[in-house]
Amino acid sequence: MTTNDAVADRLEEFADRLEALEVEYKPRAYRRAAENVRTHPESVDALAREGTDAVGEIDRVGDAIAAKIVEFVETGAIDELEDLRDELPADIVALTRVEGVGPKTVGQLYDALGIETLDDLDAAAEAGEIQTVDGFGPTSEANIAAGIETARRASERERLDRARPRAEAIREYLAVHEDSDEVSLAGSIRRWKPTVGDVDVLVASGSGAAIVEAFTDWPEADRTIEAGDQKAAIESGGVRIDLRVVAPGEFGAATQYFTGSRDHNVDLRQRAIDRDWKLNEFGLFDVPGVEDDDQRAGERIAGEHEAAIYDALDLPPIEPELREGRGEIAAAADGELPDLIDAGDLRGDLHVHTDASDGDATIEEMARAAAERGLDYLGIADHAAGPGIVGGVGLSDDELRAHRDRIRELDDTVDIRLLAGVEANIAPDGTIGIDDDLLASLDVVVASPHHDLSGPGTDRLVAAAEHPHVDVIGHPTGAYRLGREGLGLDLDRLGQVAAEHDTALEVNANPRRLDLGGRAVRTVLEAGAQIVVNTDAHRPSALDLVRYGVHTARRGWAEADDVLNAQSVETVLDA
Ligand code: DGT
Ligand code: CA
Ligand code: CA
Ligand code: ZN
Repeated sequence: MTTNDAVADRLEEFADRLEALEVEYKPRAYRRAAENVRTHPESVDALAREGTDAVGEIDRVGDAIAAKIVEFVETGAIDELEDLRDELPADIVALTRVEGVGPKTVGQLYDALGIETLDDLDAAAEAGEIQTVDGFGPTSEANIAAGIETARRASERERLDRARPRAEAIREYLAVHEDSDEVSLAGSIRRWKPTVGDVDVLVASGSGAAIVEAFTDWPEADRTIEAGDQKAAIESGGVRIDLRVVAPGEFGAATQYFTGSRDHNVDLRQRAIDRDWKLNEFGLFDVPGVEDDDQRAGERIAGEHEAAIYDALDLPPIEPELREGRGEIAAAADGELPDLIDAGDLRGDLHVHTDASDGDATIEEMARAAAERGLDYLGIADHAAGPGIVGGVGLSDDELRAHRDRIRELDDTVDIRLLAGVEANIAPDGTIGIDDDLLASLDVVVASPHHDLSGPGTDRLVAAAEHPHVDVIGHPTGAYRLGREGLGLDLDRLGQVAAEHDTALEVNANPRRLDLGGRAVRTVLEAGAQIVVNTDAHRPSALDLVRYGVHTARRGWAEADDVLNAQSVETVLDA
């Protein structure tokens, strides 16, 4: 079976390769089709088997792209893409991971220097060849050289949204196996880290061989990396999945141990040692001392259930998102763990786009989708024109006035409260370049940095947070996961200013961003600020990505009270 991700990856590669060849318009069409395929709620494979018409029902997928999707599902390849690969044999996926290297750069560097791989790029930068190419200089060469290490590391990890659906699919698949008693995810995927090295999955079973066999036979597995009696690893869609089969009586201990993090486990093990006990992946044992040849020696205090291990150590259960060794065990011991925000606590979204700027859907379509998902209110925050926003995409002040009026007109016709807003651009000097009276007339103003996204950014964002009409700072650092680093921020200071001025700091739920991240959330909350979990959705299906934002907020110890859009619309409008 071909996954939606796999189809989307091909379409994105298509877009990149067309762009590298400097083809106009088409790359954008492929990219948008890819985004819609990736988040499409139904299996695109199943649609493809019905034919091109069924595939063409997906938003932004026209006849030509639909035919390519069907070709891919049926044959495993797309002829035209193979031709493009022959024309430009560079590893475009790996090379574009280097910050500042886009598809066009890949095309130029291939034409001039024959660069195909990261190693080629590294060697060319080392030899000073890149600066000799037209359009490049010593500075761009140095920037490329500086980005290569990060790009190499990025290729060893996966973004959470690429791994999580696969992790959930293998979990469900193993859960229905007749020999499995229980299944749990473990490791960073269970802690909802924004990027993961691999997916860890544990199964409680007395029949390791049967589980391992089913695991390696999973239809979505691309290859088996290793397979033993109780352990195996496969690769699926570029993601490594590690399986461990454990005895049912030890499942809780194994789940605790392999969920980590290492730092959390060190703190927890210390608590066991303080009681003259021993904690390891097999259980919690009444045996003094840390080292023992027989890891199962001593009387077993707990091991079957994870919660019982914490309980025996006089602790309440600790949510996986908190297990980073950042004081959660001390907080748990003192009864001071946060009551974490849940997806169900969210009542609105203050940052979505429509086709008035670069979204794919109308105001009504976004409103309907948000209402279907149970939200009470929706902030339409289309892009204002400005630096960092592609020409023609952002709204001028006059267009924004008309858009605002249109949103208010439609508000009476939809089953959700619409808020008229904007996503303004924060310039490097902290100004946002929209008429003040116009800003004052809007229900919600999101201001975000969209260009010049490196170096220190605190003063820039502080100025925006102090602006009387700004309600939300969107994706504050501007970082991309496994992409660019974004602005350097003094989050304590930004949090204090945001608190003083009632400006909420966004956790942008788009998995490419997850900005602010968990650690940053914790810092700004401690400084007294509120956060807001927004999807920044550009199409209805992207509203479902909100869970990544919620779990990121949870990694930052956020409670419902800390989150602006967990409050009523009246509270939001007062802010
Ligand atoms: P990742 O996969 O790099 O995103 O991060 P994790 O946390 O999933 O790390 P991974 O897959 O290497 O191991 C899963 C968990 O198992 C890890 O969080 C803690 C635990 N663990 C694995 N090996 C060791 C070890 O040698 N010592 C300790 N203390 N814990 C370990
Ligand atoms: Ca892992
Ligand atoms: Ca692992
Ligand atoms: Zn946005």
